[in-house]
Amino acid sequence: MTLLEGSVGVEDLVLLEPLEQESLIRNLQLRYEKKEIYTYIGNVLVSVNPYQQLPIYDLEFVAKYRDYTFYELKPHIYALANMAYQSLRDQDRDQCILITGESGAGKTEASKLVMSYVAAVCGKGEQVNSVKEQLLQSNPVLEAFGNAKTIRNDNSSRFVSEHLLGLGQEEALKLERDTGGYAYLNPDTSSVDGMDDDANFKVLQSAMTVIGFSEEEIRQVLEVAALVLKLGNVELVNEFQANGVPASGIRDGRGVQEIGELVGLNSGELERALCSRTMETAKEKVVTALNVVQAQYARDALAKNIYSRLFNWLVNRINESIKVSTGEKRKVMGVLDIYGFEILEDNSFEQFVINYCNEKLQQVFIEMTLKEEQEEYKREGIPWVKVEYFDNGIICNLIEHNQRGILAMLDEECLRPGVVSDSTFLAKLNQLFSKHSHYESKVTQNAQRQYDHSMGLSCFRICHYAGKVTYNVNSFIDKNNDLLFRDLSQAMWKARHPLLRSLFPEGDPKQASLKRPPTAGAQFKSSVTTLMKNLYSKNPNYIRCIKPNEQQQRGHFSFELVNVQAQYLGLLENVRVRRAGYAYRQAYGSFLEREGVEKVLGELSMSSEELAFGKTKIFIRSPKTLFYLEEQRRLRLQQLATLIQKTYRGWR
Ligand code: AD9
Ligand code: MG
Repeated sequence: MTLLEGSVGVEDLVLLEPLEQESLIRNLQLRYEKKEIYTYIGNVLVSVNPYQQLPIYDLEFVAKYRDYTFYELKPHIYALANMAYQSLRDQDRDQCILITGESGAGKTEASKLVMSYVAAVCGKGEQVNSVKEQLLQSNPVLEAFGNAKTIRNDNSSRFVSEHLLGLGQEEALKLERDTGGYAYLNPDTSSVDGMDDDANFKVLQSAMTVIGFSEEEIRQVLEVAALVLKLGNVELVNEFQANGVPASGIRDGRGVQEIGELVGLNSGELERALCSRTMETAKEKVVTALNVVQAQYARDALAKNIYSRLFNWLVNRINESIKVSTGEKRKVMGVLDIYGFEILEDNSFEQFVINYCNEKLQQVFIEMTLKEEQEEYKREGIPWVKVEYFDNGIICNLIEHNQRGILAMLDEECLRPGVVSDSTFLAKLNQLFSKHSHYESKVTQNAQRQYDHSMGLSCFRICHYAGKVTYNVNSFIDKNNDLLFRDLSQAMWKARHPLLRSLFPEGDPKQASLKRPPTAGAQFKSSVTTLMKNLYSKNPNYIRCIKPNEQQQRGHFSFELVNVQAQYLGLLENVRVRRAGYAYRQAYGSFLEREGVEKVLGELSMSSEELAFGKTKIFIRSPKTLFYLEEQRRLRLQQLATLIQKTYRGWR
C-alpha cells in the first residue's frame, strides 16, 4: 500500500496524522476531489457517492482485484468484495456485507457492485450460471416494487423494513403509465427524468421470468399491486346512523365494483369491512360504525398492509427459487442494504425505530470489530490489551428492555384499558426515566432547571451514540397499534384470488383467535433481533456510504453535510478503536521471512512497544512508526539504486 501520496490524502484513515474529526473529513474531501471515492479504515470501506459514472468498474478492474490482496491496490469496493468472497470460499465462513448510510449515499449501488463482482468471479457451470442470473435479476424486481422517487433520492429503496414501505406522500409505485389519476401516487415524484417506464416494465417482466415466476404468478402480482392503487381512489364520505351517530360510506360505488371484479371480492362486503368494525368478546359480537376519518385510516392501513405483504411475498418467492436451484446446503453471502441513522426536523415513530435499529447495528459493529481484533491477536499469539470504547448497550436497553424499555412502555400503554394517549405515554416515560443518563424531556429538564427552548412539551430526547435526537410522541400510539382490523383481513381472505387470499392467512375464521396481533414496535423489535442473530453468525464486512451533497450533483463536497454523517457513522471512533490495538499489520511473506524482518527492525533500534511479531504477521502500533519504516525503506532503495547506477557506470 502506498502511504504518503500527498495530494490524494491517506488511503487508510488509520494512518491519519493528526487524527481529528476535521482532518478526517478533509482527507475524504481531498480524495473525493481527485475522484478517489474509496478510503479504508482498516478493513472497513468508506465510500463517497461520486454522482457520476467512474471508469473503475469494468472487467479489467475485476480481474485486477481478484488477483491481489486487500492492501495491495488502491481502496476499492472490489477489494472488499474479493476479501469477503475469498473468505467464503477458502475458509468456509458465511459472510455478510453491511452497507449503511443515509438516503442517497449509494448503498444500493454499492450492493449491486458487490453482487456483480461476485457474479463475475464465482465459478462457472450451468447451475452456477442460473443462480447468478437469478440473483442479478432479483434487483430489478425488488426495485420495481420497493423503490420510489423521493426528495432525497430519485431511486430510493423503501424496503429496508416493512415500516418504511408506507405509501406516504413522497412515494410512488412505478407500476402504471398514467400516474396522474391515482391518489396514492404523488404527481411531483411519479416520473423520473431519463427513466423509460415502458422499457422498465419489460425489464421487470423478463426479470421475473428468469427468476422463475410463471405467467400466472406475474399476472396475479400485478393485479394485487393494481388493487392497492385502486384502493387509494376509494372515496369515503360522512353518513349518519338513524340515531344521529356519525358513520361513513363510499361515495361512488364504481371504484369498489372494479376492485371486486379485479380480485374476486364482493363489493358490499368490502364496503362493510372498510366502514365498520366488529368487536368480539367471548359472549357477543358488536358491530360499530366507523366515522369518515376512521374509515380512511382503515383504508390506508389496508393498502399499506397489502403492499408490504406483497413485497415480502416477492422476497420469499425469490429466495425460494434461488434456494431450490442451489440446493439446501450452501454457503451464504448476505448483502444488507440498510437505512442509516436519521435526524429530521420532526422525528416520529419511524425515526425512532430506524435509529433503534442503527443503535443495534453499532453495537454489532463495535463488538464484532473488537472481537475480530481479539481473535486475530490470539491466533497470532500476541498479548491482548483491552480496548476502551463507548458501549452503547445502555441506550439499546433504554429502548428495548423487555419490561422497562421505551418500546415495552409503549406496548403497555397501547394495551392498557381506559383512556390512553400519546401524552399519557410520555408522562410514563418521564416518570420512569427522569434519572436516565441518555433520556431527556422538558419535564426532566425543568426539574433540573435547564431551560432548553428547542424542545417541545410533547417531545422526549434520546442521546444516541450518534448524537441527540428529539422525538415528538404525536401518533406514537396509533402507529404502534397499526391495527389491521379483523374485518379487513377476513374480507381479503374471502377474495377469489389465490395470491391475495394467501397474503391474509389470519383472515380464515378457523384461524382467527381473539388474541391481538403484535404491535408494530414488537414486530420491529423481533425482526431486529432476528437480523442481529443472523449477523452474529456471519463474518461481517462493512461499507459506510456517504452523501457528499444534497443536490445529487457530481464533484460537489459539502464539508458540513459530510461532517454530520461521519458523526452518525462514528467514523472517528471507528478509527480510534482500530488504532487502540495495532493499527497496521502485514504478512511477513510478501518480502522477507520472519527472522529477516526481526533482524532488519532490530538494526533500526525501535521501541519494543511499537512492534509485535505474530506467527504470520508483523503488527505495528502507530502510524508514525509505519511512516518511519516506509521512509527508511525508501531511503534504502534509493541508496541501492545509486549504488547500482555507480556500478553500472563503472562497467562502462
Ligand atoms: V436510499 O436509502 O435507497 O434512498 P441509497 O440506496 O443509499 O439511497 P443509491 O444507491 O440509490 O442510494 O444511490 C443514489 C444515486 O447515486 C444512484 O442512483 C446513482 O445515480 C448515484 N450513485 C451512487 N453510487 C454510485 C457509484 N458508485 N457510481 C456512480 C453512483 N453513481
Ligand atoms: Mg437504496
